[in-house]
Parts: sequence; C-alpha cells; structure tokens
Amino acid sequence: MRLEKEQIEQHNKQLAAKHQRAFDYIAADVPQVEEILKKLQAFQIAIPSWALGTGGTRFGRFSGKGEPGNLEQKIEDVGLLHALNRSSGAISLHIPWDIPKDAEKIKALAASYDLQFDAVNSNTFQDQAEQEHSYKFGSLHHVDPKVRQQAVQHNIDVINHGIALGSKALTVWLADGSSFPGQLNFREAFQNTLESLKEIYKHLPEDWKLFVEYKAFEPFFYSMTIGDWGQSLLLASKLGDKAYTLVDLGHHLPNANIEQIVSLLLMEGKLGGFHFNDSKYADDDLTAGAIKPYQLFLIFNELVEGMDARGMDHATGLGWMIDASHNLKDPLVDLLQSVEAIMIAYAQALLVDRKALKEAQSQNNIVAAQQILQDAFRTDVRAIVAEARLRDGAALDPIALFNSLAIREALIAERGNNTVATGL
Ligand code: AOS
Ligand code: ZN
Ligand code: ZN
Ligand code: ZN
Repeated sequence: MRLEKEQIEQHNKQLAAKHQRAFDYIAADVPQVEEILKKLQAFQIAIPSWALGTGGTRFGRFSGKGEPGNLEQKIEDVGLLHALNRSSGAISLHIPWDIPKDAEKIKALAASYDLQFDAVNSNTFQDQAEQEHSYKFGSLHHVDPKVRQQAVQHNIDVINHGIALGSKALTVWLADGSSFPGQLNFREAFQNTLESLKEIYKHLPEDWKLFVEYKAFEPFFYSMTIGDWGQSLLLASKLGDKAYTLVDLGHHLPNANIEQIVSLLLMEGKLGGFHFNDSKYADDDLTAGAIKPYQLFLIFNELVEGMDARGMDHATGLGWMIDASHNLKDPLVDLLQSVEAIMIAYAQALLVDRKALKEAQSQNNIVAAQQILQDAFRTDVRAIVAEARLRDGAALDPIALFNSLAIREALIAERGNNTVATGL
C-alpha cells in the first residue's frame, strides 16, 4: 500500500484554515521560526523494524492484525509512516530477524519510499536454529573463546549485510551479564568483551560507526557486562574514533540524570546516538514522551546546546532512532506518536533563549534559568511541527489521516491476520 499525494493534499485542505490560525498565533512570537522549520524538516528519526509488529510481555502476547510478515512489508510500513509525517525517512534492521535476501532489490524498494538504512543491529541474545554454540551464558564476554568467535563472526556478517544496503553503523547490544554474585569474573568478562569488539571493529568500513549500547539490568539482574555509560564509554574509547556510546532512554537505573550523561558524552565526542522511548520503571519501551516529556525536552536542550558548541549538524550528527515495543496500541500509530513527541521536544529545545540562559547561569540566577527552560517547554509548538510537515508534503494530522484512510484495515485486507513476534 502506498499513499497518494492527493490523499494527503485533500486531508491538509480540510485542516488548512484551523492550522493557519494556530501557526500564525505561535509564529508571531517566534522570530526565528523559519530557521526552526528548516531544522525540523531536515530532522529524520529511524524506525526500528522490530517495532512494527506487536511485542510481548513476559506473560503473553496479544497479536495485532495485518502486521508485516517479511522485510518488504516492514519497509512498506515505514514508507507509510514517512509519507504521513516525512520525518521517518530511515529504518533500522535487526539481523537475523531481517535478513535481506536480495540486497539490491531491498535497497531499491526502500529508495522508492525515500527511505535510508540506519544502523544495523546484531543479535547475540538468542540462539538461532543452525547455531553451533549457545549464548545462554553470554556472547562477546563468554568464558569460551569458541562462543566469542561465533558471536564476532555474526557481527561481521551483520556489517556485510549493512554494507550491501548502504547502512553506515552497527549497533551492538549484549545480553551478557550475570544474575548471581560469583557467577562472573567482572574483569575477565569486560576484557573478553573488549577483545571481541576489537575484532569486530577491524571489519568496520572507514566511514562506519560502531554504537555500543549499554543497559543496567535485564535479562540479567546482578550485573550487565556493558551496564552503564561508563563501561560503554570505556569500551568506545579503547576501540577508537569510530566507536561511540548509544543511549537507550530505558536503560538506566531509576532517576538517572540522562541529560547530564548526554551532555558529557557529547562533550567528549563519544555520543553516537539514541534509542528513544519512554518508561516509568525500567526498559518499558513505551511511546517517546508518554511518561516524562520534560526529560525528553531536557535531553534535547543538552543536544542542541552541545551540538551547536561542537559545530555539529543536528540532522546528521547523531544516530536518531526509536526503540519501542507495542502491546496495546497499533504499532504504526504509536510510532507516529513517538516521532511527533521527539519533534516537539526538539522544537522546544530550539526555542530556548541560549544567550539569556548563559547570562542567568553566569549570575547564578536560578530562577531565571529555570524560567527560560520552562518557558520553552510550556510553549505549544505543535503548529510549528505541523507546518514543517505541511511544507514537506506530509499530513497536518498524521494519525487522523491514518484513521480516516483506514490504513490498518487496508493492511489487514492485504496481509490477512498475519502477525510477527518482535524484539525485547
Ligand atoms: C534491548 O533492551 C535493547 O534496547 C536493544 O536495542 C535491542 O536490540 C532491541 O530492543 C531489540 O530487541
Ligand atoms: Zn535499545
Ligand atoms: Zn532496551
Ligand atoms: Zn527493550
């Protein structure tokens, strides 16, 4: 299924007058609105292939319908999202869940929807049918060199799949850790991981990045071998210039100050990118901005400040990806909500009066500093985000159009009650 230009235009026509009123109202108070619009239009957020179907809980999975059953259909889904919002112009694949059998064909299909391939993800957290050694006790950190070698080889295979598709990064997330004190020698586990990553790093093309994702807990509950940003940064620093830390918002201990972590990683030139999502308790993988929108804004506030200080291009400087899991909502609708929330946080961060903030900080004027941030956060920028979509040929209200065109129903008619099981 593909959306026609006319379908979007007709929808926009219906909402045009209301949108114009809202946009004029906010634009009158934002002198740099044209600059903000350009930045929003350039900003693209990659959709994870594993979030297009219904995920599960530990207790069960309630399947959706009309879900993509193969890589082609996943690309079709992201194509639909991108047509609706023009901000989801990339897909992040997980191997072996998404092995491209004919890379050229897959590349051409993605290009027909104007999609790029963001980071490819390796999977050494599950055993595959034809696999010789088990990952039950870890992969890159394993005590047995044969297991480590198998996991290294898998990552090299993933890089090769990525090269064929035009990806420029590999994300490594490891389910390596321990659940009981004494189970692991921490130092040896870390060193094994480093040695394995070095081997993988050797196979990275010159213009590629290696993203080292960390996670404080789960699936193991006593230690994770790459458990926090310190461990990830240590690995990335030892590996070299192409290695970076990847921040998944759900991977911290409760109440961690993620915006401070982001700021310092960026300062060190070691922030690679994001897995956006939101959470109340742990790695909940909920819709971005659903629980802690102020935190999302504060993260973007640090990003804008830090990237500008380093002269980085906002759109291309980092890997912007979503990592989510859907049990209750239609995955496509949820992803539209996540992208919108990320765009809103970004737009609000662009509103922050940096000069005034600097001034307030230098005077220790806490009240003013807080006010400056909260003024930006409390500004309703939805019409600015919608205007950016309008100018890009996307829908003023993507979810309303998704519903009125009965896109899910059309997908069910096309694909049947097909469902796929997806990520963690
Ligand atoms: C797992 O918790 C991580 O967030 C990874 O990014 C993982 O590869 C992804 O969630 C797919 O399962
Ligand atoms: Zn993640
Ligand atoms: Zn996660
Ligand atoms: Zn997760």
